[in-house]
Amino acid sequence: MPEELKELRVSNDAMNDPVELRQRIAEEGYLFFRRLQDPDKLWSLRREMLTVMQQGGWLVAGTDPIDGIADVSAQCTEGDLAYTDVYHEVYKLEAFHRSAHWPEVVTMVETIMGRPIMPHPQKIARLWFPKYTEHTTPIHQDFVHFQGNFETLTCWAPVGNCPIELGGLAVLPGSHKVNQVLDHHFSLGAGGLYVDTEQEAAMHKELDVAWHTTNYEIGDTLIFPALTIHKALPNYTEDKLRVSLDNRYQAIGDPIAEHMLEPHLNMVSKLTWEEIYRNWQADDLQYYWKQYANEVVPRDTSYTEKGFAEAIELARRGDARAQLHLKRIVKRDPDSPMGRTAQQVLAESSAETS
Ligand SMILES: O=C(O)CCC(=O)C(=O)O
Ligand SMILES: [Fe+2]
Repeated sequence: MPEELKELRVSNDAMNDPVELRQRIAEEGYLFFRRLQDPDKLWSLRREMLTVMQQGGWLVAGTDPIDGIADVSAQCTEGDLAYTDVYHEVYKLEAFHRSAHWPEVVTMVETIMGRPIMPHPQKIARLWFPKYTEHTTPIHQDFVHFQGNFETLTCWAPVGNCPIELGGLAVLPGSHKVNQVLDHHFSLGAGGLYVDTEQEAAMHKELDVAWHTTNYEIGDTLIFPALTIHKALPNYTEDKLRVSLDNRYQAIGDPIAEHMLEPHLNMVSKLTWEEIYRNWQADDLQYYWKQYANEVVPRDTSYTEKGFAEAIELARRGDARAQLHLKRIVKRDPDSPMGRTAQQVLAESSAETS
């Protein structure tokens, strides 16, 4: 491994001790449990999800979907229409949404928070291709993406085993103690925004840039609040897709940002709850959040606007990653204000280099 990685602290010993759990998450900014979730249920979810991906052309034909063997020529990621074409089919699976409501997860989050909680309507899966490492999820704090309130917890879990080379999540223990939303800059990768931890560490003496992760096994679950700094590791495997869940949970009655009431990536390609629910067997989880009176707050778009402005500047200066980002926006949304600006900047920079 190119960088030194330390092991996550396992908190299974404190599973039934809310005081100790709260103390640990307050101190370390995360809780990690081995096998919090039932491997059998996750294996069956994995099969369902990967079967849809195989139908979408992402897996080598004729291989067992459970093995997740990617057809590398299908590489794509969030922001690409090709990604949402398949992801949104996975997103229609009832079992995928239901997994965020499994009692083992809900009960644990409730134990940690000490209040009744609800999973966010917006569930998230990450379907990450191998040999595509420039699109690895960058260093960030979740608050810039999910907003709403600082107590919201993220639960990250691989759907399958996830050894280090498959690119699981890594956290900076204690990093939530910066106690503020740090500056986020343009990046490729999920969310498109990154924190420069070296620079931040010079300003925040409490920030120790020591990445912690593990060889995750199916069922293992990492839980952390909105200010904990984290990132994904690159998927260095030859041919394996990384499949994982990252769902958010908040106390009932706390504010929620409006976009978290929507299906994930519905701004890349339109997808409605009605479409998602069309083939479901049960209706208990359909629009379940409408029974709760959470204050809905507007989305703060300043983080993404700043990221876009930085991408524009970088692209003008010939930065290939920023240019790739702009090309993706143009492909997806040529007539939006961002799409037009992106086209103009790309045209200017190619005129300069030709
Ligand atoms: O799985 C990933 O690559 C990103 C996940 C993440 O950032 C999160 O769970 O908050
Ligand atoms: Fe995150």
